[in-house]
Amino acid sequence: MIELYTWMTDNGYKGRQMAEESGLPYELKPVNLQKKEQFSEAHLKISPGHKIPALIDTDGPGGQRITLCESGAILKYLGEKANNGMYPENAAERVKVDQWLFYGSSTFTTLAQQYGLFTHRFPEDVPVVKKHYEGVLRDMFDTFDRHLADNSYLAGDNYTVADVSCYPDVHVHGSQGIGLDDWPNLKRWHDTIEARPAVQKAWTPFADKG
Ligand SMILES: N[C@@H](CCC(=O)N[C@@H](CS)C(=O)NCC(=O)O)C(=O)O
Repeated sequence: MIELYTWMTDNGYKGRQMAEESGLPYELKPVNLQKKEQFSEAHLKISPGHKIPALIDTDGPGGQRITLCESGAILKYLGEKANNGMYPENAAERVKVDQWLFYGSSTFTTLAQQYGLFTHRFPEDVPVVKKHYEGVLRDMFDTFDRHLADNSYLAGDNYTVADVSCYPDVHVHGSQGIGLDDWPNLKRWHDTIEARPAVQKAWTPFADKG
């Protein structure tokens, strides 16, 4: 059985979205970040850096129990385990999936979070920093839009873990502030993914919002 430890954040929704898309049975374990539950001894055992998402699979490779954190690694793990094409077996097909999966984890979400922090949550108004991160976010949305002019999904014709890695911050920031009107290809990609039943289910907020 898979236990997914997560919360209602961009990285948290990556894990939930992929768990739903995998079709694998799993148990959802909310980790309330407002209540600092990520610092509990039990959670630090599966996520040494006190982050969500994280998972336990009691039936991991070779039937062994495994623990795992880092959303990119979780998406890849669930994609491989589900074997539903979202993390393709073919090495040539994996090249572009990996490229956009890493872009999502290491570049896009990391910088989009800074935009969110300084634009929506920082207690001080620092216009120069806000302007900087809006420029960074716009540049990344431009990058997606150019690429999606010629591709249905980030890795080409098929919906993959790469899309799951990038969708949450496009959804969060495209639904507020700068919107998606300036990026028609990105909007088409976003709306197609948003309509998926697994995505609708994964984005259901927890009853206890902290
Ligand atoms: N690179 C990590 C980042 C995970 C991350 O930053 N998680 C945040 C929520 S979006 C978190 O758990 N923050 C709680 C903390 O740092 O104490 C990933 O992709 O999983």
